[in-house]
Amino acid sequence: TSNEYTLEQAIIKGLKEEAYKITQQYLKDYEPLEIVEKFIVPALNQVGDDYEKQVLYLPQLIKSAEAAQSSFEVLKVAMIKNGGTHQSGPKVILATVHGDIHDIGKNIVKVIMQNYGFTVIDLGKDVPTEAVLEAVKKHEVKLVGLSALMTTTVASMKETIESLKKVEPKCKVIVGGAVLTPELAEFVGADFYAKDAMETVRISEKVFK
Ligand code: B1M
Repeated sequence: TSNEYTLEQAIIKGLKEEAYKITQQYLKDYEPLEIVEKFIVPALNQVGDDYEKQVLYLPQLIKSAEAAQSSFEVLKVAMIKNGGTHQSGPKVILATVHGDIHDIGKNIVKVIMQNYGFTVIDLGKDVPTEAVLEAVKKHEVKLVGLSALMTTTVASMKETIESLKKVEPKCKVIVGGAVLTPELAEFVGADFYAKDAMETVRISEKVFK
């Protein structure tokens, strides 16, 4: 390409406009979801590692997150053009659990789910347990997807699922987010673990079969 940077580099360096432009070019060669998995996720993992090692600091982490989000804006538009967001299928609630403000992953899952026809009720990030329970009741939802990115918020996830299962034992729960593993998913009382957006779709399709 004519760009000075790759998408990964642009995200790592926190270059919002470059990330936007490069993503538009990458769409000529890659599917939107491929760009997410091949470039955005690895770049953010790199940034996360560097942050942990204190090679870079919070302001840079924020800039990288913004660059990733601007890249995803381009992909979102492309996905809507390709497949459309029909939103006539089964209702699914999505939320990042309380105490956790990471929502890039959840937002990706949302768009893919919409692309596959699900009606997504997005409760946002840092969502209190009560809000999840209320939404499940109000919209009569049979499937809830919860996201957590931090070891500390895995506890919030467990608490949310325990409360939900008390009032709505039949409501199924899928969990995801970089910190989770199949073992942790079982520990928090989830019915399913999804490692990425497509797996969330596959599991959801089975739930509503
Ligand atoms: Co923060 N952060 N962050 N952060 N951040 C992590 C999570 C961290 C691992 C970085 C590190 O130290 N290595 C670390 C947590 C450590 C831990 O607990 N183990 C961390 C920290 C410490 C923090 C703060 C506390 C920093 C501070 O303030 N001192 C703070 C958190 C405040 C809070 O939440 N209360 C913070 C803040 C931020 C930013 C705001 C700068 C930004 C978030 C912006 C935003 O989301 N709007 C940010 C970012 C970007 C990250 C990293 C670098 C990247 C996360 C990300 O978006 N990944 C992250 C490091 C890392 O993950 N390696 C890190 C890309 C995304 C597409 O992946 O979310 O895993 P992911 O989603 C995937 C799958 O997991 C799955 O599908 C997606 C697509 O494949 N999936 C689901 C996700 N959710 C799902 C739900 C489902 C199904 C599948 O349900 C159905």
